[in-house]
Amino acid sequence: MNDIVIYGSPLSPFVRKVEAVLRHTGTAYDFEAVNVMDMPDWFKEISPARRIPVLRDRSISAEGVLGTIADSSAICLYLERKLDAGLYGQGAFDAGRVTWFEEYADTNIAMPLGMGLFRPIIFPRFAGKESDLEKARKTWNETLPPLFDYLEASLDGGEYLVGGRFSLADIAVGSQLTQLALVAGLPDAVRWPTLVKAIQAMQAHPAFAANLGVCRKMLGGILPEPVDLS
Ligand SMILES: N[C@@H](CCC(=O)N[C@@H](CS)C(=O)NCC(=O)O)C(=O)O
Repeated sequence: MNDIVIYGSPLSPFVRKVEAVLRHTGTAYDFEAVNVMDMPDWFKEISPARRIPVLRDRSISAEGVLGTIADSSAICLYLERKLDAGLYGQGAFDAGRVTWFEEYADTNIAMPLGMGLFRPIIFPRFAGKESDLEKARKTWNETLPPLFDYLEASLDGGEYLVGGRFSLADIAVGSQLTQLALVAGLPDAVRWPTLVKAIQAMQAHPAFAANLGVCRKMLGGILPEPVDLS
C-alpha cells in the first residue's frame, strides 16, 4: 500500500495530468477507480465539486476528508512542493507561464475537446449507438484549428512550451491532446508540424505511455480505431 492514492478514471485528461506528474517523478501510487456517472457517497464527500481526480495522502490521513485534495491543479501544486518535482520552470516568470498553459489546457482546450469531440464520439457508443460525427466534425474543423495555431506559435519550433524544458505546461496540454489522439487522431502535420511532433514526443514519454496503453484497451471494444474527421 502506497501513501499516495489517486481516485478517478484513466480516461479523464485531468486524472492523466496528475498521473503524469507522479510517473515523471517516479512516485509509486495506488489507483482507485471512480465511476463519474454514478459517484458513490464516500467520494462525493471528498470531491465537493463532484469531479475527478481527488488525491489522498495516507501519510496525512488514511480516511475521511482529511488527507485529501480535490482538483488536478491543486493536486499538481501539492506534488510539486512535496516531491520537489521541478515542473514549474525556472524562476517566477516561467512559473507564471507554466500556470497559464495549465489553465489554458484545463479550460480553453478541455471544453471543446471534451464536450465537442470526445463525448460525441464516445458516449453514444457506450450506449451501443453511432457517434455524433456532425458535432465532432464541427469541433475538429472550426473550433480546434485556432487553438492548434496558438500552440504551434507558442512552441516556436521547439519541443517544450516554457523555458526550453519539460514542465507541467507540456503535461497539462499533452493530457488534453491525448484525448484527441485517442478518438480522432492527430492534427494535420503539414499545417501544425511542431505541435504534432510535440504530441508524438509526449505520447512516447514514460509519463504518458502507460496511461495511453490503458485508455486504448478501455476504448478498444467500442472504438478500435480513431475516427477520421477530415
Ligand atoms: N477543474 C477540475 C476538472 C475535473 C473534471 O472536469 N473532471 C471530469 C472528468 S474529465 C469530471 O469529473 N466530470 C464529472 C461530471 O461532469 O459529472 C480538475 O482540474 O480536476
